[in-house]
Amino acid sequence: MKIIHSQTHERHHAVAEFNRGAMVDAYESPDRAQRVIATLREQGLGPVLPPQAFGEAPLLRVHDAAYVAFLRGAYAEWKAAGRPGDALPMAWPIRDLRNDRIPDCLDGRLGHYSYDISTAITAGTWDAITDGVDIALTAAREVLQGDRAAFGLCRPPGHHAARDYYGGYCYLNNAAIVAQYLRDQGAERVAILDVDYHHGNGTQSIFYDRADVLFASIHGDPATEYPYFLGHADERGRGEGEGYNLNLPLPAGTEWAQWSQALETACQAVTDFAPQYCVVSLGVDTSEDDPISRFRVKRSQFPLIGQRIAALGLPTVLLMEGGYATGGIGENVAGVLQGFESA
Ligand code: Q9C
Ligand code: ZN
Repeated sequence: MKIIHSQTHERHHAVAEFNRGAMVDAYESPDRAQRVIATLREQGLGPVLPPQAFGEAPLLRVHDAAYVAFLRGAYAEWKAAGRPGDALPMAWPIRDLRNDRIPDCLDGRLGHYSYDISTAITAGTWDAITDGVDIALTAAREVLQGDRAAFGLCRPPGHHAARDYYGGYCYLNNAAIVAQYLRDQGAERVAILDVDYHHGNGTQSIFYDRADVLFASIHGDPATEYPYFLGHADERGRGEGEGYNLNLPLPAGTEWAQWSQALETACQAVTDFAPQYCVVSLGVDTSEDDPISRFRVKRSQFPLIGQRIAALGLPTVLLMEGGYATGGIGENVAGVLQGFESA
């Protein structure tokens, strides 16, 4: 299958992130994508192709224009204010604090448009995230033009980003932008299958009221796992969207036997939905080696994920999300893609 990749992601490089009371090296690093592309090349997957430029229209179909303008300018504003390092928020409008008035000052807007402190805006963030959207859309275009599947090696990831807020290392929601693009190109129904360890709260939020995009996610139970505040099984969609959101939270320590049962449930929901396309939020932070996650999927089991997704029999756009065990990230992604192709 075609792999869409460019080096532009390297411009997004957070110096550090706050974790359990200390600043540590950022888990979401350029090394992740470098290792993935190196392994995919070693294993003869591909061809590897560069992204085409789609402009801003497709991303504005999903994201708020003022939010996008904020992301574009935030780092320059941060530097103009004389701040050191990367741009980080300090305060957020929880519960009865106001969301309806966007503050004038940069610190207020950083808090208005984000929900955690682990997601730095760096000098090259804008270049990397817009290139990532082009990567995702180029993969989608290949599939629209008849390819069985394509892989977009997006970095940073996207599934925690909602219409007008960022977090969880995500700024623009590549999977949501692709699903909307496929709809705009004529698909009636699109399914998004999210197998990242973390709940895809941004994707859920974007499509929560809609019956034309099914969101199905297998993830660590938010009672104990990031993003903590969304991703429970009782979130089933709202209004017309009721019944088109499926959350399958699993406890820390979950191994293949239980995880693969959830995959079966999610895949059955996708099949019942009868979509024209499937978009996969492909996180490999389900790995037993992942430093910030607590499932126990083994390297030998990643091909089985690809095989099961291929068995849906749908034109499929696979997009890179999380995965922080840099030692095995390339093998785990390659395993999914090899499994898909062998099916
Ligand atoms: N400071 C994805 O896998 N932070 N995002 C955890 C570490 C957020 C993961 C605490 C983890 C987000 C796309
Ligand atoms: Zn994740």
